[in-house]
Amino acid sequence: MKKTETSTLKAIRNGLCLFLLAGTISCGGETEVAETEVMDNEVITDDVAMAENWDGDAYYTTFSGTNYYEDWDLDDDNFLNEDEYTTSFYQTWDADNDGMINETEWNTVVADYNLTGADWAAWDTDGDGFIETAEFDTGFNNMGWYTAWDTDGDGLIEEREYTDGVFTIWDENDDDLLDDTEYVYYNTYYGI
Ligand SMILES: [Ca+2]
Ligand SMILES: [Ca+2]
Ligand SMILES: [Ca+2]
Ligand SMILES: [Ca+2]
Repeated sequence: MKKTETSTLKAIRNGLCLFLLAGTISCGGETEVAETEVMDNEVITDDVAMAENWDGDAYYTTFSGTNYYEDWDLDDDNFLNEDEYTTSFYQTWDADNDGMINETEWNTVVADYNLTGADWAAWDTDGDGFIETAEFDTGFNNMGWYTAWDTDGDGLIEEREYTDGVFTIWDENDDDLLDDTEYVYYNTYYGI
């Protein structure tokens, strides 16, 4: 009985110490352990941030290790034509994979891909609350990305042109690196 009470009190005290830790108030031995754990977490986070400080080459290498581009390249010619390219974004931005893009998914993409000036009503032209593929083709093509990303002007998007296009969008401070606040989008949209 006494042991049970002691354990309960200890559990409460440890819980209180963890709670007070947020205010950096010391609670003796337990606090020391907790602080070590917090520091370990910080070290791990820093390591990840450094490792993911990608330039365009590293971004391309990582992306090309996935199957996304090959899956989008339906005719297997190692390029994305405009249909394949447009569909790649429809699939990527349909976060719940239900075959349609709803307003929540679209608003997320507008923020994450910096689609400044994009207007939901101009994309969902029939006003049913979803962007169907035909509506998407029109809205997406109006942005002009396909031409802009085709840097060698051959009318097709090769894989490096694709990764450079995404990289440029996400490199918001234009330092040619994706830092830890910028690369997070990669894991959201193209992480394995
Ligand atoms: Ca193709
Ligand atoms: Ca959806
Ligand atoms: Ca619609
Ligand atoms: Ca090209």
